[in-house]
Amino acid sequence: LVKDKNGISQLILRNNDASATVSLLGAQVISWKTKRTGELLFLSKKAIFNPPTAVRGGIPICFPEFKNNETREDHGFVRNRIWVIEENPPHLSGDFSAKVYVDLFLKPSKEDAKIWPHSFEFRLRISLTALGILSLTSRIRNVDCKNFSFRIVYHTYLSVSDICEVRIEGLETQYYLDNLLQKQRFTEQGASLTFESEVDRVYTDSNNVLAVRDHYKKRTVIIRKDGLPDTVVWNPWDKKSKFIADLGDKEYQEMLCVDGAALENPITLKPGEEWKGDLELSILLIS
Ligand code: TA6
Repeated sequence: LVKDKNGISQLILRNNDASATVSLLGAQVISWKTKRTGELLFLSKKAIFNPPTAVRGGIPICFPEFKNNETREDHGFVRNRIWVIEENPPHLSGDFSAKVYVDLFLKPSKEDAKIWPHSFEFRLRISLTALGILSLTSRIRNVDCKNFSFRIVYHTYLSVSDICEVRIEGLETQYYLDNLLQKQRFTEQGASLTFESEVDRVYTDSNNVLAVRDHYKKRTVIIRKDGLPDTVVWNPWDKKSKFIADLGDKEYQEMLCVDGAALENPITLKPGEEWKGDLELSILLIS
């Protein structure tokens, strides 16, 4: 455990191949490095580590809401809260591979209930395998006496060499809602998705495996998602960036958000029920 300059604890998961840094602010992974690649996540040089501001970069968990483009609070409050380390987490079935991991836990306070009037327990396991694969498994339990519905987005800021040089494979022929065009519905046409202007889209019911290829850095990030039907793709480009206080004017060139999400159709949990969703990021080097 180390402390950031505001005294908020950060944990470092490390093995022979890789390391990941997790802030207890938002249970947010803010760094993921492998020995072969260096840093794989984008973190803004202007990021603010001071709750209730959410940290710009890494992998913020947006829950229970993810409304489009209004205020930052519309992306849920759990990324603004200090989580605790769960010392005796319940056993996760089927989880036998060698890995280092940490279990984090959040329960809403009375103040949180004024924002979202439902009682839940949120457990997040963040793990790093021997090959440097990063995985984030969320388990959300309804501990209320009535049903509730939520949305969740793993808002994943990848670090890229140059946004104009990367492409996403796995979205071709998929449907998307374009947030820049009043959520109109389109079908992705190209063989892969490339970038030359602002993008803000939700690919609904999209493939569970995507590849983000960065040929300058000679690497591909493979994104695998489970329980997260949708994919958000976002880059604010130059004009929008100027309105984002904690993002440098040119930093959009080095970032790309590709988010596993349950967004289009909210998840409903009955009292006592639990939902599980999993995001896994791994690396392929291009020779
Ligand atoms: O669709 C992605 C998006 O909702 C954009 O509209 C944009 O506002 C972005 O996320 C950034 O969100 P944040 O709350 O982290 O500033």
